[in-house]
Amino acid sequence: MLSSQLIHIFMAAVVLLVPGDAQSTCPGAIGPQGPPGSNGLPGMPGQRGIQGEKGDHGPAGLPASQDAKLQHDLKELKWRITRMESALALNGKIVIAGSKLFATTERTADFDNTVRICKAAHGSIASPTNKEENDAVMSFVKEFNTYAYLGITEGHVPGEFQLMNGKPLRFINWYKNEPQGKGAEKCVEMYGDGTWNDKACDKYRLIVCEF
Ligand code: MMA
Ligand code: CA
Repeated sequence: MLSSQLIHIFMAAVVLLVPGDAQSTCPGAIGPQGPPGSNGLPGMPGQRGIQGEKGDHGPAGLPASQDAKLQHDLKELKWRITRMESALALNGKIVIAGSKLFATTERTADFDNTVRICKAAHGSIASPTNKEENDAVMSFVKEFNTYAYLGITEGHVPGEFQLMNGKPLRFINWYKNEPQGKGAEKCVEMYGDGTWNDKACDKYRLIVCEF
Protein backbone atom coordinates (compact mmCIF):
# COMPACT_ATOMS: atom_id res chain seq x y z
CA MET A 1 0.00 0.00 0.00
CA LEU A 2 2.81 2.32 0.93
CA SER A 3 4.72 1.51 -2.24
CA SER A 4 1.72 2.47 -4.47
CA GLN A 5 1.44 5.82 -2.63
CA LEU A 6 5.16 6.43 -3.19
CA ILE A 7 4.76 5.73 -6.93
CA HIS A 8 1.95 8.34 -7.16
CA ILE A 9 4.04 10.97 -5.38
CA PHE A 10 7.03 10.18 -7.66
CA MET A 11 4.84 10.46 -10.79
CA ALA A 12 3.40 13.82 -9.62
CA ALA A 13 6.98 15.09 -9.05
CA VAL A 14 8.01 14.03 -12.57
CA VAL A 15 5.03 15.84 -14.17
CA LEU A 16 5.73 19.05 -12.21
CA LEU A 17 9.54 19.12 -12.40
CA VAL A 18 10.54 17.95 -15.99
CA PRO A 19 10.46 21.19 -18.00
CA GLY A 20 10.68 19.89 -21.63
CA ASP A 21 7.61 17.86 -21.42
CA ALA A 22 5.61 20.72 -19.96
CA GLN A 23 6.71 23.15 -22.79
CA SER A 24 5.70 20.75 -25.61
CA THR A 25 2.14 20.70 -24.51
CA CYS A 26 1.70 24.29 -23.32
CA PRO A 27 1.67 27.38 -25.68
CA GLY A 28 4.67 29.63 -25.06
CA ALA A 29 7.25 31.88 -26.82
CA ILE A 30 8.55 30.69 -30.31
CA GLY A 31 12.02 29.18 -29.97
CA PRO A 32 15.15 30.28 -31.89
CA GLN A 33 15.22 29.53 -35.70
CA GLY A 34 16.83 26.16 -36.63
CA PRO A 35 19.84 25.69 -38.99
CA PRO A 36 19.12 25.89 -42.77
CA GLY A 37 17.95 22.62 -44.37
CA SER A 38 20.07 20.58 -46.78
CA ASN A 39 20.24 21.90 -50.38
CA GLY A 40 17.66 20.58 -52.88
CA LEU A 41 18.45 19.15 -56.39
CA PRO A 42 19.77 21.64 -59.00
CA GLY A 43 17.07 23.24 -61.16
CA MET A 44 16.64 22.90 -64.98
CA PRO A 45 19.13 24.88 -67.09
CA GLY A 46 17.86 28.29 -68.10
CA GLN A 47 17.17 29.45 -71.70
CA ARG A 48 20.06 30.68 -73.85
CA GLY A 49 20.56 34.41 -73.53
CA ILE A 50 20.54 36.81 -76.50
CA GLN A 51 23.83 37.21 -78.37
CA GLY A 52 26.15 39.84 -77.00
CA GLU A 53 27.59 42.72 -79.01
CA LYS A 54 30.67 42.16 -81.19
CA GLY A 55 33.89 42.79 -79.30
CA ASP A 56 36.53 45.35 -80.16
CA HIS A 57 39.15 44.56 -82.78
CA GLY A 58 42.28 42.89 -81.45
CA PRO A 59 45.68 44.51 -81.89
CA ALA A 60 46.70 44.92 -85.56
CA GLY A 61 48.98 42.10 -86.84
CA LEU A 62 52.41 42.56 -88.41
CA PRO A 63 52.65 42.98 -92.19
CA ALA A 64 53.56 39.57 -93.67
CA SER A 65 56.90 40.91 -94.91
CA GLN A 66 57.93 41.80 -91.35
CA ASP A 67 56.61 38.64 -89.73
CA ALA A 68 59.79 36.64 -89.14
CA LYS A 69 58.01 33.41 -88.23
CA LEU A 70 55.73 33.63 -91.27
CA GLN A 71 58.70 34.28 -93.58
CA HIS A 72 60.58 31.37 -92.06
CA ASP A 73 57.59 29.04 -92.50
CA LEU A 74 57.10 30.24 -96.09
CA LYS A 75 60.76 29.57 -96.91
CA GLU A 76 60.56 26.07 -95.48
CA LEU A 77 57.31 25.35 -97.32
CA LYS A 78 58.82 26.41 -100.67
CA TRP A 79 61.89 24.29 -100.00
CA ARG A 80 59.78 21.26 -99.12
CA ILE A 81 57.62 21.61 -102.26
CA THR A 82 60.67 22.01 -104.51
CA ARG A 83 62.29 18.97 -102.90
CA MET A 84 59.13 16.90 -103.42
CA GLU A 85 58.89 17.99 -107.07
CA SER A 86 62.51 16.99 -107.60
CA ALA A 87 61.90 13.56 -106.08
CA LEU A 88 58.81 12.97 -108.25
CA ALA A 89 60.57 14.27 -111.38
CA LEU A 90 63.51 11.93 -110.78
CA ASN A 91 61.34 8.88 -111.51
CA GLY A 92 59.64 10.54 -114.48
CA LYS A 93 56.40 10.97 -112.54
CA ILE A 94 56.09 14.68 -113.23
CA VAL A 95 57.73 17.35 -115.36
CA ILE A 96 57.75 21.00 -114.32
CA ALA A 97 57.51 23.55 -117.13
CA GLY A 98 57.39 27.13 -115.89
CA SER A 99 54.31 27.48 -113.71
CA LYS A 100 52.77 24.26 -115.05
CA LEU A 101 53.22 20.73 -113.81
CA PHE A 102 52.64 17.85 -116.25
CA ALA A 103 52.01 14.29 -115.14
CA THR A 104 51.11 10.98 -116.75
CA THR A 105 49.18 8.05 -115.33
CA GLU A 106 51.42 5.84 -117.49
CA ARG A 107 48.23 4.41 -119.03
CA THR A 108 46.25 5.06 -122.20
CA ALA A 109 42.68 6.18 -122.85
CA ASP A 110 40.60 7.69 -125.66
CA PHE A 111 40.18 11.47 -125.74
CA ASP A 112 36.94 11.74 -123.70
CA ASN A 113 38.26 9.51 -120.95
CA THR A 114 41.59 11.33 -120.85
CA VAL A 115 39.68 14.61 -120.29
CA ARG A 116 37.59 12.92 -117.59
CA ILE A 117 40.55 11.35 -115.79
CA CYS A 118 42.54 14.61 -115.73
CA LYS A 119 39.51 16.52 -114.42
CA ALA A 120 38.88 13.93 -111.74
CA ALA A 121 42.49 14.49 -110.62
CA HIS A 122 41.74 18.25 -110.34
CA GLY A 123 43.86 18.94 -113.42
CA SER A 124 43.15 19.12 -117.14
CA ILE A 125 44.33 17.39 -120.29
CA ALA A 126 47.81 18.57 -121.35
CA SER A 127 47.54 21.76 -123.41
CA PRO A 128 51.03 23.05 -124.25
CA THR A 129 51.14 26.77 -125.02
CA ASN A 130 54.88 27.19 -125.66
CA LYS A 131 57.97 25.14 -126.53
CA GLU A 132 58.91 24.47 -122.92
CA GLU A 133 55.46 23.01 -122.17
CA ASN A 134 55.45 21.12 -125.47
CA ASP A 135 58.85 19.59 -124.61
CA ALA A 136 57.49 18.54 -121.20
CA VAL A 137 54.64 16.59 -122.83
CA MET A 138 57.03 15.20 -125.44
CA SER A 139 59.28 13.77 -122.71
CA PHE A 140 56.39 11.50 -121.64
CA VAL A 141 55.55 10.54 -125.25
CA LYS A 142 59.18 9.50 -125.70
CA GLU A 143 59.53 7.80 -122.32
CA PHE A 144 56.43 5.64 -122.86
CA ASN A 145 56.80 5.43 -126.64
CA THR A 146 53.10 6.31 -126.97
CA TYR A 147 51.46 9.34 -128.60
CA ALA A 148 49.37 11.60 -126.35
CA TYR A 149 46.15 13.53 -126.97
CA LEU A 150 46.29 17.26 -126.31
CA GLY A 151 43.57 19.63 -125.03
CA ILE A 152 43.00 20.99 -128.50
CA THR A 153 39.94 20.22 -130.66
CA GLU A 154 38.56 21.19 -134.04
CA GLY A 155 35.85 23.83 -134.04
CA HIS A 156 32.84 24.09 -136.36
CA VAL A 157 35.02 25.30 -139.22
CA PRO A 158 37.10 22.33 -140.55
CA GLY A 159 40.81 22.91 -140.07
CA GLU A 160 40.18 25.47 -137.33
CA PHE A 161 41.52 24.19 -134.01
CA GLN A 162 41.12 25.73 -130.56
CA LEU A 163 42.29 25.16 -127.04
CA MET A 164 39.61 23.43 -124.94
CA ASN A 165 40.11 25.91 -122.11
CA GLY A 166 38.84 28.73 -124.37
CA LYS A 167 42.17 30.52 -124.62
CA PRO A 168 43.31 31.50 -128.14
CA LEU A 169 45.56 28.94 -129.84
CA ARG A 170 48.74 31.00 -130.26
CA PHE A 171 51.39 28.26 -130.08
CA ILE A 172 51.10 25.50 -132.72
CA ASN A 173 53.49 22.68 -133.66
CA TRP A 174 51.82 20.78 -136.54
CA TYR A 175 53.69 18.00 -138.33
CA LYS A 176 54.23 18.84 -142.00
CA ASN A 177 51.00 18.95 -144.05
CA GLU A 178 48.86 18.69 -140.87
CA PRO A 179 46.12 19.29 -140.06
CA GLN A 180 44.55 17.59 -143.05
CA GLY A 181 41.56 15.70 -141.59
CA LYS A 182 39.14 18.29 -143.00
CA GLY A 183 36.65 17.91 -140.18
CA ALA A 184 36.98 14.12 -139.89
CA GLU A 185 39.77 14.25 -137.25
CA LYS A 186 38.57 16.43 -134.41
CA CYS A 187 41.30 15.67 -131.85
CA VAL A 188 45.05 16.31 -131.78
CA GLU A 189 47.81 13.85 -130.90
CA MET A 190 51.48 14.51 -130.23
CA TYR A 191 54.15 12.50 -132.02
CA GLY A 192 57.45 11.40 -130.52
CA ASP A 193 59.26 14.44 -131.92
CA GLY A 194 56.72 16.76 -130.29
CA THR A 195 54.90 17.65 -133.51
CA TRP A 196 51.10 17.48 -133.75
CA ASN A 197 48.65 15.60 -135.94
CA ASP A 198 44.88 15.98 -136.09
CA LYS A 199 43.44 12.55 -135.33
CA ALA A 200 40.18 10.69 -134.64
CA CYS A 201 39.26 10.93 -130.90
CA ASP A 202 38.62 7.23 -130.27
CA LYS A 203 42.22 5.97 -130.27
CA TYR A 204 44.11 4.92 -127.15
CA ARG A 205 46.75 7.50 -126.28
CA LEU A 206 49.03 8.18 -123.31
CA ILE A 207 47.16 10.08 -120.58
CA VAL A 208 49.06 13.31 -119.85
CA CYS A 209 47.49 15.90 -117.57
CA GLU A 210 48.57 19.37 -116.53
CA PHE A 211 48.16 21.00 -113.13
C1 MMA B 1 46.73 8.81 -140.99
C2 MMA B 1 46.17 9.56 -139.78
C3 MMA B 1 46.06 11.01 -140.10
C4 MMA B 1 47.37 11.53 -140.57
C5 MMA B 1 47.89 10.71 -141.74
C6 MMA B 1 49.27 11.17 -142.15
C7 MMA B 1 46.08 8.07 -143.12
O1 MMA B 1 45.77 8.85 -141.99
O2 MMA B 1 47.01 9.38 -138.70
O3 MMA B 1 45.64 11.74 -139.03
O4 MMA B 1 47.22 12.87 -140.93
O5 MMA B 1 47.95 9.37 -141.36
O6 MMA B 1 49.69 10.47 -143.28
CA1 CA C 1 45.78 14.17 -139.44
